[in-house]
Amino acid sequence: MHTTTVPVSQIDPFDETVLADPYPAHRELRDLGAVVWLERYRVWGMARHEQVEAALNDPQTFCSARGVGLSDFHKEKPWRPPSLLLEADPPDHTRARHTITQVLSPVAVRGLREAFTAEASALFDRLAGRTAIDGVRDIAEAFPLTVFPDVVGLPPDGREHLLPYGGLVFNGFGPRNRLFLDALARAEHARDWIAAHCRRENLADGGLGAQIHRTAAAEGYTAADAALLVRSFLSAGVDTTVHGIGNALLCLAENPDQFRVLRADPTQARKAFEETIRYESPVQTFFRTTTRDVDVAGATIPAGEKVLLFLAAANRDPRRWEAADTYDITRKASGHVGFGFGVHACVGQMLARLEGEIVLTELARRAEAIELAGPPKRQLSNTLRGLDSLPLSVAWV
Ligand code: HEM
Ligand code: OVM
Repeated sequence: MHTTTVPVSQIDPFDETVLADPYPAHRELRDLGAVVWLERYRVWGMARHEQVEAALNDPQTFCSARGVGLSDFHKEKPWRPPSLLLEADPPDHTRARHTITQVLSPVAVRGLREAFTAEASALFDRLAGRTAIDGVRDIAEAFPLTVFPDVVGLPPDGREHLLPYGGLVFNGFGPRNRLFLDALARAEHARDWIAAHCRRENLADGGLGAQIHRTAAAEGYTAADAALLVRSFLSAGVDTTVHGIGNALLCLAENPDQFRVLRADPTQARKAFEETIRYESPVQTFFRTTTRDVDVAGATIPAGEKVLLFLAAANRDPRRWEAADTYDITRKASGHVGFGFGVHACVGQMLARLEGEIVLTELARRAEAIELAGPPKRQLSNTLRGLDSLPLSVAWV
């Protein structure tokens, strides 16, 4: 078999300058080749849509059980017990996934629309009259931090631990750099609260958390493993949607023509959220580990190697998208890998879309225009792309 030489890149995807504006690095990586060698971490990288999607679609070869971060669980002890969903392979993964899918069924998610709409309406009632708002604190954080814990069945007290914990989880997929260490320090108290609130006795009857416990028990899981399944929700369910909504507000503020399209037809809100996930993907990257020597576009990646999948780069690959770097809510954004692809594709994507759709619908109904009122502040993370603050001035209807 003929094996081509793999291009080498010195790019550090976890460098703070790169994280602040990853798109030039993404283009360089895509253009270097279908697969590249990232010298800084001695891992492989893929940034084109075709190869990212193919790797996500081949979990036998590109496995998750050795961790979906930089650290190889065969070589280093994970900082927390592995997720039964994210950090598992079939057939173990299949069983856990089946359990969670029952709880997050399309019918169950559809049933949340009314309550979410009421909450969005109440939130905008409180904001109306205030011209100057912070899009992150007042909308992107406020909405998910109410509806998600309510739906899971978490008590009102302690919800402030959710974001610091998610921050730790998502920084934990990267190297042990300053971002990770800062996140670890900030989440010091969050970790015990999260562990406690994965337990059945701290989750309200009728909530998704209690349902996970019930379904998991019926599937033969121990109470400890059921708690780990709840932990997946508390890890992945908040920061992702906060950043998705925050990124949407930034995109709409920076593209007034697109806000006018949405304003003229608020039923476009779901499409606007989808295009945001493509254009400013909240989850930028995930790793896999190869289980065998594998040929990728003529290059051979040996077994037991870490491969960094650049989801966000795939979502702007000009080989796949027309005007890839243009935010266009009318485009067909489906086919993006911002929610992943294949067996691990985001199990919460219907819930995430519902949150995004409802917030943007309500915004489109109530705001004539939104404008940046100052420089947005980025929140740097080894995995997530999002904002710390977004000063907006809103012309309410
Ligand atoms: C998986 C993104 C919201 C729970 C994933 C994956 C991505 C992703 C890219 C694939 C991971 C992989 O292939 O290794 C997002 C984004 C969200 C979002 C961008 C919001 C805009 C949510 C919500 C929940 C959730 C609201 C919880 C209700 C999960 C879980 C997994 C997952 C448990 C692991 C699934 C598995 O491994 O089978 N998500 N997510 N996510 N997501 Fe989401
Ligand atoms: C989990 C988990 C944690 C972080 C992210 C995620 C995006 C899942 O614990 O299962 O999916």
